[in-house]
Amino acid sequence: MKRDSKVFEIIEKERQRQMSGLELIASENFVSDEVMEAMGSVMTNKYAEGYPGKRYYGGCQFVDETEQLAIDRLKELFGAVWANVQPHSGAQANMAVFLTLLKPGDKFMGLDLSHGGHLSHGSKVNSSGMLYDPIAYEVDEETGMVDYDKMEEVALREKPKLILAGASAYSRDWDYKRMREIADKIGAFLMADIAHPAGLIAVGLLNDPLKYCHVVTSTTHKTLRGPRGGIIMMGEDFENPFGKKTMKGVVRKMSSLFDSGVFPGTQGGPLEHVIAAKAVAFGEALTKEYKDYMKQVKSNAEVMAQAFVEKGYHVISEGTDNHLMLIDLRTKFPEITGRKVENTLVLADITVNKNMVPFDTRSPFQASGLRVGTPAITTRGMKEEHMPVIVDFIDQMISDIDNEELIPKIKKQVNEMMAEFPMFAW
Ligand code: DSN
Repeated sequence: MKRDSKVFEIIEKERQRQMSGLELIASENFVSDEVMEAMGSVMTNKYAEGYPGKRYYGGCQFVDETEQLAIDRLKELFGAVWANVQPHSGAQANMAVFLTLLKPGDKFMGLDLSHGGHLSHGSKVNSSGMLYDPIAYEVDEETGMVDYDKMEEVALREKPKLILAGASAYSRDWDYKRMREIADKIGAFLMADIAHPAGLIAVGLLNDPLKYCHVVTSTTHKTLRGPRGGIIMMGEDFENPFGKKTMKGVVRKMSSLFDSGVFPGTQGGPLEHVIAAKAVAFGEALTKEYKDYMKQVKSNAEVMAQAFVEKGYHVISEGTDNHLMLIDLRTKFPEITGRKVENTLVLADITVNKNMVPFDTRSPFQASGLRVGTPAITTRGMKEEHMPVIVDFIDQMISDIDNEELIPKIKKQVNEMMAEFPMFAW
């Protein structure tokens, strides 16, 4: 059979790029061969609108099995009472929850995008900001931490119907208990989007949102190290938001509403090959090896944040509780934008993303910060001792950002370093 060499040659170049570079994008990771195999399997051929045992198509007996396995493993991983594994992405998981809990025009509150929040948490260019009425809470300028007192003040004044915890560029843990108290004062739903720290939460290294939130969404491809996709879960400890009904009844009612929010509310046929890969990834996340991996991710991030501080960078909130850190370049290099740093580092095979920092004066396209994370390099096998070396590469490049002769020198060192951490059996 003829292969499409055009496409496969490009894929090969991407494989080489991933192998030889330092991947520091906080939301990326490298999946196992088994996750990859499930994703590229015959499950992609199957239509399965509906849910296990209740499909709109025949021949679903085997995709029912993998989807049920994914649900059961995910529930075990987080101690959830209900889970939906069909969302195609984190943004779509959020969209399904909003569709379920809000009506168009309803007010909800999330972390401001420029303070670390996510596009799907109320940005004006996303459906969350177009269909609903978003208001924002912020981090404190001094500490870089979420300001819960101000959040409460805004919530009591504005009375949003839903409060959303979670971020894509916030390095500290969340006080879900306090947020639940705030939500309860105004009868709001509390939702957490744990797309970034999900893996750390699953193994108990961060606070558990399922204890306090009515609903929790996540992606599966960041710290969870699964295929690209989304999930929705409910924990068992939340108080009954529907008044008199029994807890079992509430879970039944809400879960069926959330299921409908995903299909048919926002999606058609589920990606059963991705769901099979999710099942594999959740199985992996239930192992001791994964817990050790998560501990290493966190420890690497702590050491890396410290190394940046020692080089004179301002790390927002002075450190990290999770897998990422946000660096404000303005203290050390007020003239250099995040965009310029991102574009220069990539020439030396170091991949990061520019990011706005709280109270940024630049646009998101220029940005004054860098977001750096350790999940991918930790999967490659890197340990604490490698973190200062990486920070030194980055610091050398930024300190001499217009020196084109430096680029091949650092690139060579990066490529030699990564050759010591081989990956990809396939
Ligand atoms: N979740 C975002 C990130 O953190 O990279 C992308 O939407």
